Amino acid sequence: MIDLLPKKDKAIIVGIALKSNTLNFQNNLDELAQLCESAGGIVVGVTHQKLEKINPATYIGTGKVEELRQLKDQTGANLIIIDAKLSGIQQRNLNMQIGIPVIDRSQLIIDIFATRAQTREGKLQVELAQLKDQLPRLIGEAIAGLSKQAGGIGTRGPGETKLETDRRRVQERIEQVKKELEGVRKSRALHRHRRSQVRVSTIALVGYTNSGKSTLLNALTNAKVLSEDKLFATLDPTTRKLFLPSGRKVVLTDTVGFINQLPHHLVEAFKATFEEISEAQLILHIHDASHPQQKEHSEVVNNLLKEIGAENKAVLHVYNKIDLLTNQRSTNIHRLVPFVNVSAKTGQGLDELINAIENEFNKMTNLVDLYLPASDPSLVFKLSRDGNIISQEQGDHVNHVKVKLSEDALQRWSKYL
Ligand SMILES: Nc1nc2c(ncn2[C@@H]2O[C@H](COP(=O)(O)OP(=O)(O)OP(=O)(O)O)[C@@H](O)[C@H]2O)c(=O)[nH]1
Ligand SMILES: [Mg+2]
Repeated sequence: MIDLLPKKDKAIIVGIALKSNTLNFQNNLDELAQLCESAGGIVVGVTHQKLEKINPATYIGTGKVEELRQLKDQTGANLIIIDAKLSGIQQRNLNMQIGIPVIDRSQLIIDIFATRAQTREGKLQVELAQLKDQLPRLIGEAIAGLSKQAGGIGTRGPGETKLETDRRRVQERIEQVKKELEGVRKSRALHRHRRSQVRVSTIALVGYTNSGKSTLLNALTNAKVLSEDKLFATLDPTTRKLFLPSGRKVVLTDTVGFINQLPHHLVEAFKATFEEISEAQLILHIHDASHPQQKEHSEVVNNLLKEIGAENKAVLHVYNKIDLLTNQRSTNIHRLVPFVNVSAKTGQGLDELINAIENEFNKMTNLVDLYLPASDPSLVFKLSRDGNIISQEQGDHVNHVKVKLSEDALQRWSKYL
C-alpha cells in the first residue's frame, strides 16, 4: 500500500471522563480531534477512559495502557494524545510502556502555535511557553530519547534552537528569550503609544478559535488575512483601519483565538498580544452562532477576558455564521447584549454591525459646552481633531463651542468647561 501522506502523524486520541466532569467529555474529545487535525495529524484511533481517580504513575489505568499498546500495533499510530495534564513522570512511564510518544492537550496546543508563529515576537512567545511547559516535566533522558525520535507533533519548536532537554540549559534559554522579548515589546509599545497620540479609536476582535474573526476582518476591511477551517489559524495580531459612516477612523485588530483549557504558559507568554485587547476601546466578541457549544465557548472567552484584565471594556457581541442557522436554532440561542447577527461569509448584517460600532463609540462620548479664548483661533482647529464639533458661536472674547468628546479627550479640555 502506498502511503499518500507519509509525513502526517498518525495519532490515537484518548478522552478522559473524570467522575467530577462527565458532561463535556464528548465535546472535549471532538475538540481534541480537531486540534490534532489542525496540527497536521490524522486521528487513526479514538478511545476514552472513565476515571474514578487518577493513577499517579500513568494517569490512566493499567488496563487502558495495555489497550493502547494493542491499538498502536493495529493502527500503526506513532503518537498518543491524552486529553489531560500529564506530569513528567506519567509521561515518561506512558512513553516507555506503550512505546511511542505520548503528549497531552497543552503540548498539542503549544505545538500548533509553534507551527503558526510568523513574527519574531510570536516565535519568541511560543518558545517561552514551550520552555516553561517543558521545565517541570524534565526528569531525565528517557523522555528526551523517545520524543526526539518522533520529530512531529509535540516536538516542533519555533525558535532557532532545538528544544532543550537539560534543565539548566532550559532555564538559561528562558532568561535569554525573556530578554529578547522585552526588546521586541518596547518597539511595539512605541507603536501603540503613537497610535494613542493620534487618538485613533481601537477595536479588538476576540472570540473562540474558528468563530470567524479573520473572515469578519476581511469582510469589513478587505484585509486578506488568512482564514481557514482550522483551529488557531491566526496567531499574530493584524491591524487594519476602517472608516465609519460618520468619518470616524477606527483600527481593528484581529488576533489569536481562545480555547477551553488554553495552557496557562501560553496565556502568560502571550501577554503582549493580549494587551492589544485590554487596551482597545471596544471589544467585538465574535460568537460562532452555528456551533452546538456556542454558549460554553462564550463562557470560556468571557473568563479569559477577565484573566487578562479586560472584563470592564465595552463589548459588542457579534453572532456570526447566521447563514448556517435554521430559524429554530436562531430563536433558541441565548444572546448577550448588545448584539448584532451577521454572516461574515455572505455579508448579511454587516451594515447593522457598522452602525452598532458607531453607536458604541457615540455612547462613549459626552456632549459638552466649552468656552475657548478667542485670542487663540488654533484651539478650535485642535478641538476638531479631538471630537465632533456640533455648533460654534463666536464672541468677542470667547468662542462658545458645543462638542462631543470622549472621556479622555474631555479630561484634556476640562479647563475650558
Ligand atoms: N458559513 C459560514 N462560515 C464562516 C463564516 N465566517 C467564517 N466562516 C468559516 O469559519 C472558518 C473559520 O474562520 P476564521 O475567520 O479563520 O476564524 P478565526 O476566528 O479567525 O479562527 P482562528 O484564527 O483559527 O482563531 C473558516 O472556514 C471560514 O470560512 C460565516 O459567516 N458563515
Ligand atoms: Mg483567525
